[in-house]
Amino acid sequence: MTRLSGITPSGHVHLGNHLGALRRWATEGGPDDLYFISDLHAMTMPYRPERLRALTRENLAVLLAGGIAPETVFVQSDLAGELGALNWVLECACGYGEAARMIQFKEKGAGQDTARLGLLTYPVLMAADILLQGTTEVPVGVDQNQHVELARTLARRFNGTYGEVFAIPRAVVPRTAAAVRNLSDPARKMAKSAQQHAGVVFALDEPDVVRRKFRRAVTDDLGTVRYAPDEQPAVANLLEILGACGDVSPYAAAEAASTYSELKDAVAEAVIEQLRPVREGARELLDDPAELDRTRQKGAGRAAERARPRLDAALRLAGLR
Ligand code: AQP
Repeated sequence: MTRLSGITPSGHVHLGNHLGALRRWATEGGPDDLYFISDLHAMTMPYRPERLRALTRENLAVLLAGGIAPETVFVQSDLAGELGALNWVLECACGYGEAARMIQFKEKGAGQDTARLGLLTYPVLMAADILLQGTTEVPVGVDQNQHVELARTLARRFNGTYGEVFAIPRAVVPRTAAAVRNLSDPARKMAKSAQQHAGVVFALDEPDVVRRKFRRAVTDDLGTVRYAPDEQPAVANLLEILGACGDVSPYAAAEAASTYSELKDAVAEAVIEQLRPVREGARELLDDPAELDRTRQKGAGRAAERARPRLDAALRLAGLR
């Protein structure tokens, strides 16, 4: 079994990414699993090149500091040659209508002449990410299911038309806690691309910044510390975070505090401790760019080596070479 998971460097890594994904990647990953920083996907929306470059390095450093085995991590654009080649082959096996039907494209770009063509075709690049590595399982949220379905369709179509090369991947729903919500607005999930940073705790935030963000977190006027997500969504979010940090249920976490102020202090300290090794490790890596580059090159080399025979076979069967 080979699993592939990615993070898009569209912003700074936040607590939601850490608790919902990265922490599990570090502990549950098998020897054949791969993790990547999907910087090519970040180009589908307006972006600044220098910021993208810096965020890619930062995302990589955070993944490594979080304990993911270095040899299993790569940056997507370091395989731009391999991915670009397979992407073209797959684009030529994909109908325009199939790409245009993707819900994310409809939501983010449809109807606008200025929407980037990459926004339309990025599910095909995602199929290339998946198929190039012989991936059998892709852990995704429901919003990405349709993209994995497209990867399955393209793999089957290619295998049936030109010859068997690709494993048929399947989407798996990761075993995960509820999404971490924005501290200023529990109706929204904590997101890298949030315009306001007050409700988003970043992995590299200093302890004082984390304390300030939790102190300003919204609660409600009920004044009772209990886990009731429907009636008290903001308090429930704090309890879920506290529970996740201590590997206990949010109900058990509610025992730790009797006032909102105590709860905020408890969750801030738990998050600071949870993120400490990540923050310190990532800062060290970012302070030693040469070492980070070496690690990055090794990861890319391994992923490219693993992909090469499959890519060669696909190109040959497609009538190239
Ligand atoms: N708030 C969250 N709670 C729990 N898990 C989360 N993830 C993201 N936000 C939360 C998980 O982090 C992994 C990598 O995320 P991604 O790069 O695919 O980005 P995303 O899911 O689109 O969400 P972001 O990080 O907030 O970015 P933007 O603002 O660009 O949408 C995934 O496994 C994701 O489930």
